[in-house]
Amino acid sequence: MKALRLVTAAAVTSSLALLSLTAAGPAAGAEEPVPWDRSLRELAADDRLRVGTAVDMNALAEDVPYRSIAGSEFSSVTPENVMKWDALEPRRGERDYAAADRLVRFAEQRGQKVRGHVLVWHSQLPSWLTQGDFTKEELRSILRRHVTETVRHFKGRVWHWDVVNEAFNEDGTLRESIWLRELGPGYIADAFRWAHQADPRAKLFYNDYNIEWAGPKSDAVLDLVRTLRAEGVPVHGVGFQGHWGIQYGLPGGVAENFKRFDDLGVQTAVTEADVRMIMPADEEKLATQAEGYRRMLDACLRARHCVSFTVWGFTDKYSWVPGTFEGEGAANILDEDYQAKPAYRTLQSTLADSSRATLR
Ligand code: 9MR
Repeated sequence: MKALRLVTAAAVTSSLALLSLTAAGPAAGAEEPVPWDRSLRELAADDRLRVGTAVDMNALAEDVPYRSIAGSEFSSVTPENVMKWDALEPRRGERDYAAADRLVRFAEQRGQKVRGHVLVWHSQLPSWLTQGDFTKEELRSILRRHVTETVRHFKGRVWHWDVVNEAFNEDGTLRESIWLRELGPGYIADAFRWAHQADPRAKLFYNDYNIEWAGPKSDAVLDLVRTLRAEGVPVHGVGFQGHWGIQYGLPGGVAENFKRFDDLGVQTAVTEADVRMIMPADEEKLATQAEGYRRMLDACLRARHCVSFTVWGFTDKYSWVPGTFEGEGAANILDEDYQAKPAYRTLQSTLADSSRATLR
């Protein structure tokens, strides 16, 4: 146990002073003092782990508490949407980096790292691309140009890139996408090579969901990464998105699965953690949710090369979940009024209790 300062609610002046301090986390009543006054960022620094959040740029511009918490509670940020292709190049040849540049500056001013998201994906592509009548050769050069220009623009300022995102189906076969259909499976290795050429110091990640536990999909990703590395392709990390729903039951074997990747020598990261539920939320569901977040963080802390733990937004106020899964929500660690949920308290106490060295 690390040395912690026992604080009273009245003495708390943390970045989350906005949050209710009456919310009892799972650690309430535990013997050890809980560091309610320390940010996730600060608690994780002791373990050389970056704690990040996805950032919604509209909220960052308009919502003062959102901006303040995004800046103080986290040590890394991921643009939720503004580095996607449809945002960067809505019309062919007209690239617009304004919103993405704003986030990079925000991060630099606060000593935060940036996880670049995302270079090659089947979704959020501009319509000029999906509806254009391009030959295979043209598409390959369009993709190459996109990867190269994007990475070059942010050269030296993006820590990790999600180079290829969600390329697999649940059964471990490659997803049918414009890229697989037109370019064949070699598009994956190509994308990593192009990105590496454009910024040799950025760490390049393969990123996907439902690969947090062992199964056909994570087996396929493991196999892909092993093969690519054996061929000398510059793949440096695997991102486990971590979009969970408590109604499916929480997955087991997450730490063991992270270890399989760790053993390959690549970095790992939790990149998009959120744990949704069927609404309305209640105490029991929130406790299960907290355990879900804990499991992902614990798996990361136990893995030697897990370098960051990112939540996909920190407040229920701006979550993507209700718009996508009808009747579901409450997926984040703070509620819509920025009050801490048990999940937030659990992340705090997990970080405070753990020393990576003793976990392994
Ligand atoms: O949270 C993002 C949401 O605002 C967008 O509308 C959506 C579009 O597909 O993408 C969401 O983020 C996704 C991420 O980029 C990749 N992994 C799954 C995330 C949730 O859908």
